[in-house]
Amino acid sequence: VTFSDDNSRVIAELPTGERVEVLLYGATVISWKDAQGNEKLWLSEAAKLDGSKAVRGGIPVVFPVFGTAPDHPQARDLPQHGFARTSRWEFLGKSTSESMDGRAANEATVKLDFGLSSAAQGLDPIAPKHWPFKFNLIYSVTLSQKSLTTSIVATNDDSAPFECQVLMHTYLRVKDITSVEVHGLANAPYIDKVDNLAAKTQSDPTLTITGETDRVYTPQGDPTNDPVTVVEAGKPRYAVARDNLSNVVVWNPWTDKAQGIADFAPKEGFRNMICVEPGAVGGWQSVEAGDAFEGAQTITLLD
Ligand code: TA6
Repeated sequence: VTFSDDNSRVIAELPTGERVEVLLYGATVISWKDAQGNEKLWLSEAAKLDGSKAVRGGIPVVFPVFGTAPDHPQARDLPQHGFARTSRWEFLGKSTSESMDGRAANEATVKLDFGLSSAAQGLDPIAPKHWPFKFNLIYSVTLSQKSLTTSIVATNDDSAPFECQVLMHTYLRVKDITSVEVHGLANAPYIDKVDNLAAKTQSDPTLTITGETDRVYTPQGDPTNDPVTVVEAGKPRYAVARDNLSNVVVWNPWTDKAQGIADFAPKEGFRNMICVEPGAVGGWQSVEAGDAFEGAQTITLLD
């Protein structure tokens, strides 16, 4: 595990060459490469990486609100997607596990832990102003040869319950969005944010992206054993499994929206990305004083 010269990022590599890079700002994973150096996440060429705004790409951490919640008493004054992605997190440390069960010795994993609390130096000032609860977040990024897991533990250190939403806003890299299919959403109810939040059902077992797509799904299968998979030109690319995250948001801005997002570059880049975002965003997670909400995603490389 190494740090960048300006201490803004943490980089971890496995003996076999896989690599993950995490910006302390937002604890945002900004790069995930396989052993051959192929980048698996999409990062805008205009993404701000200097802490001046949320990163456009990689895996932004969304907490304590997904989108905006003007009608929610505790979250109504928060900016879109909350403050976790615009706070400077602390690097808490790393742990590695060599596989000791007889597999090749170099089948290691490396886990990076990041922390953000209501008392943190790097906390976005909008937090105490608009969400004045005592909390502690631990965000872990675990790299193995064929997968990346990100998990969050949100602890309520206050004396009264708070309500939160959690989402991992993953920008997966694809070669050509027009040959992408998303599987694993058959019969799933979803809210269509491109059609006045209409409640619909995914009748076709395969979702293809042919225009701006912004849907909050509640998949019906087993979140771990029946993952959402991204297939490209008939070849499975990614499997996204969830732990305690009941929703998956699928987003692609397409031409006009990409045009309208200042830090989305190149503008044709929507052809090379699809956001598959595990989260608990269908409702609100009430966390009792002293309790915690935990959720995780595991993205497995299938090619
Ligand atoms: O996850 C989909 C979404 O909620 C879209 O509605 C779009 O707003 C996207 O997130 C990006 O949001 P951002 O605040 O990062 O520009």
